[in-house]
Amino acid sequence: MKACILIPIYNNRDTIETVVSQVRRFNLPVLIVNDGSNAETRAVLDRLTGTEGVSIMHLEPNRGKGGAVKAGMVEAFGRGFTHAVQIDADGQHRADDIPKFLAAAEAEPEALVLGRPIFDSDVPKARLHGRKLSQGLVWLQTLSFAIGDPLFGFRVYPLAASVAVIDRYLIGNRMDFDPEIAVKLYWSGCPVRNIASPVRYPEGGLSSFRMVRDNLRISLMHTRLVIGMLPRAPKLLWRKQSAP
Ligand SMILES: Nc1nc2c(ncn2[C@@H]2O[C@H](COP(=O)(O)OP(=O)(O)OP(=O)(O)O)[C@@H](O)[C@H]2O)c(=O)[nH]1
Ligand SMILES: [Mg+2]
Repeated sequence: MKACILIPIYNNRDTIETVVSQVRRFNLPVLIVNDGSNAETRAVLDRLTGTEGVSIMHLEPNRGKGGAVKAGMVEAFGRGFTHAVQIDADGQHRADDIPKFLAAAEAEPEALVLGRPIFDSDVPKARLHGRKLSQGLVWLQTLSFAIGDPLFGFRVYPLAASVAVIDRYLIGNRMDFDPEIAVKLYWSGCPVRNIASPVRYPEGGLSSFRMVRDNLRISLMHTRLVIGMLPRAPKLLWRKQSAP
């Protein structure tokens, strides 16, 4: 297994340096995908350029989180990596859990290793409810409980399978990306493992999640996935029945 860390970034200038220093402790190459960030963030990234083990790709204009992760996965796969640990640039994920994620990927290299968030009391309540809905829909779309949390961005992607899924399917470029790629990887036969990890919602934290726009996009994506599940239902039920 040859893993790298993949960090998509859009304007998280205050947190990226800390995140990079936290993930660098694990001695894995780090690929940052700058998704058309503003000049202030670009200046911080320019300071990081040349840091040992860190490379930075710049996308212009902004594509959205999914677009940035897809570009990073294709790049990492092209550079010979087999796995990418995706972690956010806003410091919400616990980098110290990276070894747990890697151990799960190592034990089952073909699996998608998903983080399952342990929320603190600081989580916005509206987000929690929306999450439960997404979770139920993903269980319906996969006819299984395999995917613990479809929205959490802290995960390990098996790159060969992920790049194949990106090539084969149209997958959303924005916040619809995380659930959609998880479901489509599952549909393509990829096993899924879930690892619990705390998530923080620091006060004044920068989130570009837009309640109306992103929820609408996510609703449309879920509708497509429920329709996509229908012809796959026999195969999905068979898989569930024959699972060990
Ligand atoms: N929102 C957003 N994030 C992007 C984009 N491109 C890359 N990202 C990165 O994707 C990661 C997730 O973005 P967040 O806005 O924190 O999304 P989230 O964590 O799902 O939402 P919150 O739970 O509200 O923090 C961060 O590392 C962003 O910097 C983009 O176009 N929009
Ligand atoms: Mg975030």
